[in-house]
Amino acid sequence: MSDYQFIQTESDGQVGIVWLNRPEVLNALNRTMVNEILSAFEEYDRDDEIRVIFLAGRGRAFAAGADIDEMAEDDSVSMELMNQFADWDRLSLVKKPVIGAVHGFCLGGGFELALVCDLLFAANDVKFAFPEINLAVMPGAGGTQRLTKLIGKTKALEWIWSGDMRTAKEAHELGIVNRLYPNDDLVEESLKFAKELAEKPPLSVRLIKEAVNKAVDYPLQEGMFFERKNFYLLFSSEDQKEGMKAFVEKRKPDFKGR
Ligand code: CO8
Repeated sequence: MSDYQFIQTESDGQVGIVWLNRPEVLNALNRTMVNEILSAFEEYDRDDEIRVIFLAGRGRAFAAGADIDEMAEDDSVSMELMNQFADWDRLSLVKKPVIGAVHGFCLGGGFELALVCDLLFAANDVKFAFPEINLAVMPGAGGTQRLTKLIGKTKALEWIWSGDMRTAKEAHELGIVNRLYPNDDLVEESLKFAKELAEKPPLSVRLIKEAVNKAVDYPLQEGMFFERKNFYLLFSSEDQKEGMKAFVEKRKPDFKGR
């Protein structure tokens, strides 16, 4: 794995881990850091040894938002020319499952990064918010879109307008978080889940992710067509033959991801 300045990477079996690592500023996301996260994700996405990507933060927060110092003097033309959100667009094109484990603060751009994850596990202490309104800006990396798709228009508007912090329990009730864990167990338990997912046939995992994501954006009939094509596609895989043969032979299947 490459050397990074603001993140750390390591693998645990077939799980590729990315640690946000700017704890002195609560993992505030500067542009280089987002680019590093993207590079690590894309590297894992190409790596045959890795089946699941895992994202978590070092220190006392997952991420307290975009780096305010870095953007304070930006103007709209420099931002348009910089096109920083191209990196964010590519984050959501990653094919392998991305599991996020969040704790402490999960704010602004940090919350948007959490919403890029396919599944989100949280420590009991986590606080979620979009505090951008208090800086006279607004979410810019998908927050208004992804949160609204998850919890609905009126709840999203009320929350983003208020800038309020919501607890882990509230986020869980709203369906933002899959599972809650005591702080000390968060990483271990979430990694356990990631490893179990890594045991599943990777092509099925990948095409299920694609199809479920289409359900969010496509009308039903188009989504159904998309699902069907992916279903057919899996019947060309060696793993499909292996999975069904193993069932008939009453043995554990050995999935290769082909
Ligand atoms: N940017 C830069 N530095 C930060 C950030 C941040 N978002 N958050 C915290 N820090 C720094 C603090 O300045 C402080 O540094 P120093 O020790 O040098 O003073 C250090 O981290 C520790 O923070 P605090 O002392 O403030 O810790 P507290 O426990 O007292 O407070 C809070 C924690 C409540 C999280 C507080 O730090 C805070 O309010 N932070 C800012 C939260 C915020 O407004 N986030 C939204 C930012 S805007 C945004 O995310 C827009 C997204 C747009 C697209 C995404 C592009 C990447």
